[in-house]
Amino acid sequence: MKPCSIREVKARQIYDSRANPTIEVDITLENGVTGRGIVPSGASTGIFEALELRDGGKAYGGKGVSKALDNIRQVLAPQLIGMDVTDQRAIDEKLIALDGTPNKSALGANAILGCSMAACHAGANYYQMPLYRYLGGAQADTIPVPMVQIIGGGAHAAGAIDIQDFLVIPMKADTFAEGYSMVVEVYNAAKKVFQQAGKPLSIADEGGFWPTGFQTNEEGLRLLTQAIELAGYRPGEDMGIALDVASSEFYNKETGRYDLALENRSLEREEFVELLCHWVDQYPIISLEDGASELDWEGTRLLTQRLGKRIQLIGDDLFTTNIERIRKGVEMGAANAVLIKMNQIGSITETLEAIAYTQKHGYLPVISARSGETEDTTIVHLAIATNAGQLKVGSAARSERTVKWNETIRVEEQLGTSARYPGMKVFTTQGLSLK
Ligand code: 2PG
Ligand code: MG
Repeated sequence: MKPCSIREVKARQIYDSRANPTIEVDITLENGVTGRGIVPSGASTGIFEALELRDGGKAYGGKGVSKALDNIRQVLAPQLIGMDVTDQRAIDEKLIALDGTPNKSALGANAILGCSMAACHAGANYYQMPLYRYLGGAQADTIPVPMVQIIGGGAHAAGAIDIQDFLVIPMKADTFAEGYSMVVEVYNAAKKVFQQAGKPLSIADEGGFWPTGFQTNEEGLRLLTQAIELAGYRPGEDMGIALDVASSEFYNKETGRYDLALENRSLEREEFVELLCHWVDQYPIISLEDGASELDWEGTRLLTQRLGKRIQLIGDDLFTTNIERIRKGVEMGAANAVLIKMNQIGSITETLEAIAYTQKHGYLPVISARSGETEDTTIVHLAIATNAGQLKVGSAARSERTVKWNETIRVEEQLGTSARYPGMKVFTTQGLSLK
């Protein structure tokens, strides 16, 4: 046995930020070094995601993870023991082969990802390296631009409004620390704007404000613009807006229409695209995610024709971090950016491959958390390791979010003068006008 061989794999049930069970895996090496991975979980999940194995039944609203834990203990762990932890690819290939299905439905993507993440951390710890350095080598130097939720709607706020995330992106900052501090000012200004508008200060799943009593979706854009101004920033100059429309959630696959429940209206594809284009003209929106449904490639293509040279168009549910789906987007000219979520595909190696594929084809990767999160910071390191340039983590409140933003601040400090913060260059070198 080598000192870097896996000696023990321990899996346990812990809980995520939505009070649902999730999986934590600890891997111990022959030399006593350990590594831990904790699996996140989405609410507005895409239908093409790898399968998150849940128990069903009464307990935890069906969200128990005992079957997935059993699969780790009985199937995966015995096969991992003795493997060289520093060969991440071999470990992930083994995990994938043991499952044997295209979407990890036999053993569960949550079971597989927990092991994959734990191995990755153990490998970095074995070399006594920060994870970003272990994964990215000497070239890892790019601190991501933050995309931060201020208002949370859709599936993260029990459908209080149709649009899921109203976010901001700092546009005039030389460092992450500076950009993030601007975001924090906007978050606190939004609190005042909500209070002035007589709205209760409830918090949605990712820490953004819960949109109580909104009459229209556009009201979110108005309040957010006000918050940017109240914080002393110029909308579209200092601070941009990003939307995650998450439209798969309200796309009616029978009629092919977009049903805006809040506004009591149903729009055809072309009308909905028109509405989004109108918002982009009226508000300082520089990034738009899932403007069309995961089933509506044509809608995304149409949006890309209209807006693809101006702003970032991200596919999340559309691509599900899956190279086959990203390839289709590239071939069709649908979207120009890919949301990257480890648990959509289910292993570190496949996530790295999806990022590399995205970059190679001139699309922008945006590394993202899930709405159900934990104290795990892997995605921060993943973003820096791959020089992805952008990170989306939810809001500026709640520790499962701040643990990631604060980690980014620390790494930026650690990298010192070798840290590279791209700011708006992340978009402009891509040819986007942001106007
Ligand atoms: C998204 C994510 C994060 P969820 O849609 O981008 O906001 O949500 O994890 O619920 O899919
Ligand atoms: Mg999304």
